[in-house]
Amino acid sequence: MKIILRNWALLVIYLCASSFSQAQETTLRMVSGFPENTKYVSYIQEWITKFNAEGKGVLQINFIGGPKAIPTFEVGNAVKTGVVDIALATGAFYTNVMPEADFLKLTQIPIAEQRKNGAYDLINKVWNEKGNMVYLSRFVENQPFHLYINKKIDKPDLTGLKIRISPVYREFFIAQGANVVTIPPGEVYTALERGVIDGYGWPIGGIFDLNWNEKTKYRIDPGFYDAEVSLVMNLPSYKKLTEAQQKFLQSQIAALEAQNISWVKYNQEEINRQAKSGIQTIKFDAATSKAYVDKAYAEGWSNAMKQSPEFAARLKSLIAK
Ligand code: 173
Repeated sequence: MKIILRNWALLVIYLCASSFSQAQETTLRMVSGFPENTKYVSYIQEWITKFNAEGKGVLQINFIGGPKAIPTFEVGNAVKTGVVDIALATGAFYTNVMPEADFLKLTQIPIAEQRKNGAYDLINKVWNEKGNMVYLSRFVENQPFHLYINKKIDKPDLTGLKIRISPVYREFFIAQGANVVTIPPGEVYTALERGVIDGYGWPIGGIFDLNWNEKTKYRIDPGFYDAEVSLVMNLPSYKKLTEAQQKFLQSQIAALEAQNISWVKYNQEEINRQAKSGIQTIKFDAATSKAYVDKAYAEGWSNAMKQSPEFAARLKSLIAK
């Protein structure tokens, strides 16, 4: 009897010790909804390198890959169900999990301010409840979207044009008469090459990453909205972390967001690069430009109000100018 008891005691000690040692270091699995050879992914991979160096013995991130691992429009579900712990994504990629995800393109104040004025907490409440996820970090901002086309226009009229979209641009481009088709970033080049589309929506930066510049004649100015690219995390995975691990993760995120202003410089480099590569800009006059941007926000908010009236109204009061 004594021997059995002693064996039990040893077993209990062993189990406690092993779960303790597991809590020492956790590795989080991350995927990206953007293809691997895009700026957003290389930017985050640099961050992960530093994260893993500083997080030895505490917390590590294992970057699994891009849409070949999990298709672009499935990353939200993968996070929601815990198939992966973290996704690099934009809200437009997971409107199938919650339509609210796409509203964050409408923010007109920085994430630093959103964290202070309650917007970040409001976003997290909805992301927790509807998405089973934590809205960890917005690491791209200050980056407007544009329309890129291959047929010349002289006013915001897209009648007869077939335009590649993600949910970001849907209402706005349809309002201008476009025929729209949803295509994940990884398949846009082929669509351009085959002449299936006359143009596409994308931020000011990044069109060289996937060689779209080869198939792009014009960029429409001005831009509109603010590209939202972020890290979202499975809620149970986050809750499972120890206090020390959460603290480490949050400190790394603070450092990441502190660099957000760097996108302004990148945008200018991309504008210059586009001009050098022969992409012409179509500029509307001041009054038309203002009406164009106003229309973008009006369409965006009106769609948001239809999809999720209560959240849209509260969010608008916090993040619109
Ligand atoms: O696919 C897209 O055009 C899109 O939704 C997006 C969002 C943020 C950054 C880049 C692209």
